[in-house]
Amino acid sequence: MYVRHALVLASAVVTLTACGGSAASPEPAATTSATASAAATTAALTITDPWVKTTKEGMTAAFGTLVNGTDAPVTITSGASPLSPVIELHEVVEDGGKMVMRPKEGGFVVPARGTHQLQPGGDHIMLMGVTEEVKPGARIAFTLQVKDGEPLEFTAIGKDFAGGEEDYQPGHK
Ligand SMILES: [Cu+2]
Repeated sequence: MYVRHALVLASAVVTLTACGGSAASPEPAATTSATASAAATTAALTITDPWVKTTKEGMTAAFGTLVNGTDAPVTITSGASPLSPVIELHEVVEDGGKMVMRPKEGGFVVPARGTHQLQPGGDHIMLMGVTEEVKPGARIAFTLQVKDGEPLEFTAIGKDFAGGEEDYQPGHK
């Protein structure tokens, strides 16, 4: 009885999906073809508006919005850039009433068909020792390693940013 009920429900869902799909088809079809041509050689993982906080020396961080276009979660395991020989994937956590940053265990996970924000005060790509000054408008290459996938390569832009970072920078010392 229970099984039969479930089957009826399942067929109802299929019908509804088919209906909705045909009604909405013109728009998604156009979106798909535009994306396909622009992203033909790009991995299913992308990053929107990547930027690096300007600095004269020492440490800084890179931010942006990771976008996962696939049906499975994507895990970023490490990062690299010519700007800093050592790069870590960091999170910001509260520790004894203070915000401190530390390496994020397991890396950054971008949910299926979802996004993961890298932003001041939150997860970020940490450049542990920059080799040259980062000025506004600087173009800095990055590569993020993806677990079981193609690496994500992008160029981040140098940007001034006041606040946030300074408050938890001492957490590194
Ligand atoms: Cu950090």
